[in-house]
Amino acid sequence: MMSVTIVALFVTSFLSGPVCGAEYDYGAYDPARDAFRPGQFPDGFFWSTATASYQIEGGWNASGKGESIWDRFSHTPGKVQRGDTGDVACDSYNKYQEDVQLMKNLGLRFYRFSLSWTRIFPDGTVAGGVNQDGVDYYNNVINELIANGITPMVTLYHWDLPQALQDRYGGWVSGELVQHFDDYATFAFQTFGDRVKYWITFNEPWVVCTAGYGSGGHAPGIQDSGNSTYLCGHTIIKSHASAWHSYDQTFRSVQGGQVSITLSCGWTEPFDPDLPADVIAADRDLQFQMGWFAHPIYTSQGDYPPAMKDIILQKSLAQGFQESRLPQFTAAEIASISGTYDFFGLNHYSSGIVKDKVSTGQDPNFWTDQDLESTVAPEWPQAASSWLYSVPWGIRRLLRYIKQNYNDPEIYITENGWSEEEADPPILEDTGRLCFYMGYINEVLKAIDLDGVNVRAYTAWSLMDNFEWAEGYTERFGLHSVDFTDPNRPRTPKQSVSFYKDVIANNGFPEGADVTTMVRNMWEECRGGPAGWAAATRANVGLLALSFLVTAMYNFLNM
Ligand code: GBH
Repeated sequence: MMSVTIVALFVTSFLSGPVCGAEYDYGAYDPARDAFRPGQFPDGFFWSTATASYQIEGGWNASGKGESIWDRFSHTPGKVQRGDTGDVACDSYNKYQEDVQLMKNLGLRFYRFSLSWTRIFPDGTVAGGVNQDGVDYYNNVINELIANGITPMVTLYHWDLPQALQDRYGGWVSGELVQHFDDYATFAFQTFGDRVKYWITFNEPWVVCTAGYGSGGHAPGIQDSGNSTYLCGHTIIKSHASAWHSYDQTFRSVQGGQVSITLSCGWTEPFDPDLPADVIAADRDLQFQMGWFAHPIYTSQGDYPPAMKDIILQKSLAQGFQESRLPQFTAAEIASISGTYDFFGLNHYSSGIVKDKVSTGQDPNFWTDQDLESTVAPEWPQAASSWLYSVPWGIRRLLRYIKQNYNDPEIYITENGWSEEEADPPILEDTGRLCFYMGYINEVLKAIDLDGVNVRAYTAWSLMDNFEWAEGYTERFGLHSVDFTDPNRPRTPKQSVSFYKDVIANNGFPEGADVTTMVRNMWEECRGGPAGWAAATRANVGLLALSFLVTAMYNFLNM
């Protein structure tokens, strides 16, 4: 059955290629686009790795910590694969000193981690009182980093909202959270800002709002895609701006740090680049992923992207609503949100191919609001995560897009990485990750050297295997493997540790360095070798169309 399908795919692709005409290059190896480029990063480039509190700390109720929405969610049967929880996770609550030694061994000068709001304010509010043990914990982590020559970059919100704020207000759908977040942020600036100079208010609001308040696949598990998703985005944008202004007014002159937000975005190509509707659809995809938050904050015009405002209004009216389901900012809000950044924090992993597809659905829904259908090229290597494909050139195109559309900001890549499946014994020869990193890091270098993009930092996700949200411990993103069956949670370096270490030590890929030779030797193998490239070059629109069909059938069967 399988082989029949494959033969059918190939026959159809050969036949339909000439008929449909246009060749697409999204899967093919294109030497002009994909060749290795030796060279070094600018002096002082920041090499980093990232983690997040709920994913690594454990100690979920230690020393006065309050319950977060992820504690509640993971303790609810059926929400996380196998019933995995972050109760212990990597036990970094106890093992942070060891973690810092892992970083030191890598030669890292930067580390991005997040604070658990409920470790500091157990019920999320200043009025509810501060938990000194939680403050002490973060003071210890920060001091340990600095003592080892590592600069901390702190995320205030990496998804673990105080459960009390969820219960009291319904979470991010409520504007009441703006002040509570500002209070928490202000406390953090005040308490840690003498030593912490790089702050990120929110990690990936897109994920918070689409998964937490849309699909319900993440905490707090609300399923209300067409309304709550947008309300959530609205509150988060205002909360970010409010915290940025607090820093700007009260702390910047004394502490001299920087505050921004981290947005997630995959790169998107049009299915048929000769079809204007597809080209517009591909851009619309980027507007819904990134522009939703980037346009209000990073453009001088401010407000939500016009493409998003227009289409959601039109859909809302057609569905019988009196006004757009996308909330409106006042003129004063637009003005005070615009420009609330010091750099552009970017999490990037994967790419997609998008086709215009008008939807007339009557149910309000974030996905059908976008009028598009999305797929991938069949040749793209896939990670253990269902959404993650290796498309190194996608990061270069996205970086250039950010430069062109958002005022040429300093870009800090705050996450980029690859997952393999959990295995026994664990996968320590992580060739897939190695190939991913060498490809993506090299494309970042091209973005800097050839496109003049102002990239200042590159951050690998993650320092070590950790709690991968609704996937529990079944997907592994770490440079280090962690044994979650052992109470001591031992960490073991994977092969990519020595690779990343060499890249950092050489500040890239200078001619003559061992790491450069290694990359050259592996470059072909990482792309499936010359045989793989030839096959990829034969791919055409017909095959891509079939992949849409197969994806559609697959989705249908999985419903
Ligand atoms: C990051 O988010 C998180 O910040 C981090 O905590 C996490 O562990 C890490 O990545 C690995 O997952 O449904 O096809 O539209 C992940 C970024 C962006 C992944 C959006 C899923 C949606 C894919 N995510 N993406 S799709």
